Amino acid sequence: MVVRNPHLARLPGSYLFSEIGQRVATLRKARPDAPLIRLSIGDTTEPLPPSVAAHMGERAQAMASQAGYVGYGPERGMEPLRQLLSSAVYQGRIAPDELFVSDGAKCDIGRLQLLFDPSCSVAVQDPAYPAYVDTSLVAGRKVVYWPCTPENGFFPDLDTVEPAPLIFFCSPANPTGAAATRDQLQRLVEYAHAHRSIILYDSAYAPFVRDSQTPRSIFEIDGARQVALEIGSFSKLAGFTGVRLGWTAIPRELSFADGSPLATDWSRIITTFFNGASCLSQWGGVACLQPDGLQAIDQLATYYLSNAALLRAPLEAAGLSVYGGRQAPYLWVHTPGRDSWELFAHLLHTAHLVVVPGAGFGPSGRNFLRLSAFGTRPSMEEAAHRLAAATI
Ligand code: PGU
Repeated sequence: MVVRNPHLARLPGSYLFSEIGQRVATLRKARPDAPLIRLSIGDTTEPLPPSVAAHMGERAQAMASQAGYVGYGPERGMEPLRQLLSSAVYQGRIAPDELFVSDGAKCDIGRLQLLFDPSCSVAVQDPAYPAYVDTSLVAGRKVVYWPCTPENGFFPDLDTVEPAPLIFFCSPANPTGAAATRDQLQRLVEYAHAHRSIILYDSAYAPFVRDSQTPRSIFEIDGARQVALEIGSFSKLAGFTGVRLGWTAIPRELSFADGSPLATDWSRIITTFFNGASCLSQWGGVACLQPDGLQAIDQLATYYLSNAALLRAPLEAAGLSVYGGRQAPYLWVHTPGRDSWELFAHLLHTAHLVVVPGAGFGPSGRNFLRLSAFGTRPSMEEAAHRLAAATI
């Protein structure tokens, strides 16, 4: 007799973006010609920088020769990539041997659940990226919501929130687009020290930070190395959503309550559950972190932020409060008194725009919509026209 993992029953019927995909598919069936524009899943659209594609192509060609062929790679990822992450992304704050290369942030978010006892509850920003909640539920954890609203500047009120041993924290945040300030992150780190919590910091949107005062990594904060790990991704950094590449940084000071280092168990987990990211993706990552690659990927972030400005204008002209979009590729639109799934359906059927209902990110999102600025410029211009004509 095979018994289902009972925690699976705690999950919502479908993953948020699958649910949206199903609703869009239903419309497509009824109206195959509907000119849909997706402002929904945060998926990159712009081509890879040529230097990155060329480097991956050369390595792929070399695999066809005896001299260039490679098999399984080093367990923690290629040395040149870890060296570059250490220098270009962390300015030496994280050493190459504290980095573990992965096939993407979401995969690591799932695997990280294996490190901690199920009795450890987890706190999430409310609203939050649904993978934090769903993977925690499958791991059997209690999830505690820390409201992040316009009233508190989308930063949790640490004096009143229910403490939890684990804290998922994303900045710039999905879906609110809020980028936490140095002072806010310093308070979070102090909170983690005081409560002996561990922060699972997601920096997937760090490439969109434009203000030199806004931290791009939790490790820019004093005291973070004892209480935080960081999950990073090339998806939004370089348009690698399809190529797949990410990493997790675990400082050697970070330990469990019994004093044993997290990094030792993480190494054990990834060597057991994972055989490394594709070598071709890793060579692509190396090319991204060269000076010309870094310049090209920064231009990609600027491009998407210009899209965000295009989408913002008609919404503000309609009198709506629009958050995010300045240091993140998402707009978080306040629609007081309106149910977000109803508005989703309204925009889908009347304007053929696919947005994400805020309720899908947590209870505090129910009167919001998330609009993604990942898209080609012409499609974003057309979306802005339709938003100007829509009644929201
Ligand atoms: N972390 C955050 C905060 C994200 O928003 C996303 C993608 C990821 C990690 C995934 O990174 P990978 O390195 O590509 O695994 N969020 C998108 C895509 C939806 C999804 O389910 O991943 C979004 O639209 O929210």
